Amino acid sequence: MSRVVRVAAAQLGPIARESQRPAVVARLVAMMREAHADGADVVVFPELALTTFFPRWYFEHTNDIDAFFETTMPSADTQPLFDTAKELGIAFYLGYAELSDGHHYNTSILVAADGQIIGKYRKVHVPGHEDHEPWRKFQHLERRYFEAGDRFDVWNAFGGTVGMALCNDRRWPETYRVLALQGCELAFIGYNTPIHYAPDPSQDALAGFHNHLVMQAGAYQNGMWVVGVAKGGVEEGVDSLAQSAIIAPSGEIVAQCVTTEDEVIVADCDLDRGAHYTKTLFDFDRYRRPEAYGLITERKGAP
Ligand code: CDT
Repeated sequence: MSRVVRVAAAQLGPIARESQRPAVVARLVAMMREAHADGADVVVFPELALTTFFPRWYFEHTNDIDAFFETTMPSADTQPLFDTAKELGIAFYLGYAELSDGHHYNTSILVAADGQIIGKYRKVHVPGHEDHEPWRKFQHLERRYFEAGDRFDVWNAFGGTVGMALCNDRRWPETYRVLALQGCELAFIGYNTPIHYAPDPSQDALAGFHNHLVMQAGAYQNGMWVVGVAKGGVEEGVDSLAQSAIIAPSGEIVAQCVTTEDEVIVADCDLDRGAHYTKTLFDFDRYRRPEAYGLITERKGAP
């Protein structure tokens, strides 16, 4: 039986601070329709896809940021996404800010083609800083506004095994490996990556290289498809990386966005291609040496 999943990556251009949810959702719905017209089975949206990237601003009280969060999913504003998915028969991945019982998370969901949520993921690697750092041109206060999630899960979908991660997670090899150890064949990763990195601006020119480097390595070393989807372009004066990409288990990029705006790309992802790697060079059962890797979970860093 064929296990080819036609995946659409729906990159977003900037979302202005004053943009309201209905206008943003209308953009997402338009891209969902375009993805469906391209024959996609699933459309992948970015991290925090419903609002501007609000962690760039300092708010003293967490209540001040609650307007950027979703307290229910779906809500009246996001219902059109679920309705359109069901109407078209297309699944989707969506990143958003989740406020649940007073807890704030950077979250993604996987929604099946019948409009039912089949998986939820809360970002594990929360980057940036906790306190106002006025010396920066802009803030990256994710660590002030989000609690960290504590697990990577996989779900059965599209005849295969699907995992989710968010943005900074893609830089950490543990993300892909923990997903791969659960049989992940297709990983969806939304991102918002400001090109300027204040703690070390020498990395700015390498932002695009590092983005693809980590996702291509994660795909190859774990024999899985990786779909990285940006919210890019200049948003509220901050330039963010675009270059959304669909990456094969070989590590090769098979489709890539060429703009910094709303843009849909598609690729046929044959889930059986992962086995070329997971049954040969990266046959985990045969070649991995967990007994030699104890420090991975015993230590956070070098002493
Ligand atoms: N959203 C997100 O996780 N962005 C980070 C920016 C670098 S840390 C300030 C990233 O890893 O792309």
